[in-house]
Amino acid sequence: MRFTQAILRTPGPDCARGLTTAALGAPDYDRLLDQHRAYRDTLERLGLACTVLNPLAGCPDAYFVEDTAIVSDHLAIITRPGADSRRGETATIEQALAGIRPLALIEPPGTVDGGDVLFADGHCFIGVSARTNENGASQLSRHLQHSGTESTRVRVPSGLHLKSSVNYLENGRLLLIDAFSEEPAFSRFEHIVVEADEAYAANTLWINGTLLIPTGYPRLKSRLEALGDPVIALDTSEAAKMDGGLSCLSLRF
Ligand code: CIR
Repeated sequence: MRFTQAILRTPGPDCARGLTTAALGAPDYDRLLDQHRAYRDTLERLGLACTVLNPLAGCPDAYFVEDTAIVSDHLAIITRPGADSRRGETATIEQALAGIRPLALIEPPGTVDGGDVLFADGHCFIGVSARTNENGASQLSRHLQHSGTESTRVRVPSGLHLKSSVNYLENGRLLLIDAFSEEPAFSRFEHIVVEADEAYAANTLWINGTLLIPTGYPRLKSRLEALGDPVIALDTSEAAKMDGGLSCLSLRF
């Protein structure tokens, strides 16, 4: 498995108007832009050609592009985000993906956020959460099945999205918080359980053999380094103020 492309969107100056539960204060726009640039540079260094879309006025969460599409090897499914305020984000993502994959759409009353969709070893796990409903999960599962990918639904009882708490690090390794460690759907994977006070770092990304972890989680960083893959820490302090993490800042395929 190797990623060759990514789609990102530059954050807009209205970023503080996005949805958040974090109570960490407003993001500093210049710092957010610097952190976004460092993220993009890292993806490029790891071999991904990055398409960077312009900020979308009136859609302050639009730089969290992961939520707007699911890109599999065979098709791209444009989501219908669970939050009303984010529905205006998908049209430009649809345009960006149109020449890259055949497209499918999630239709009302279905809702899906890409942050709830986790590919692991050729299988897709779909989190049913406050943002992704059963109808959306069924539509997504049918689209994936038509193109040969099986999926399993997983309840997301806490956290914004499934990938806020569970991520696949390749080679059979699943990084997850304790609340998901007994989930039967994940029993065939090796579990790396993130300690409660480092739970935000469960949103760590595998990119072509390198692990990208948010800065500030030294114990998990050491544990991941001990596995042998290179580990790069990236500062996500400003996106975190808007409930964002490393995965949500790009669509990778
Ligand atoms: C939201 O609440 O929708 C945004 N403020 C954060 C979205 C983060 N997305 C993700 O983790 N996939």
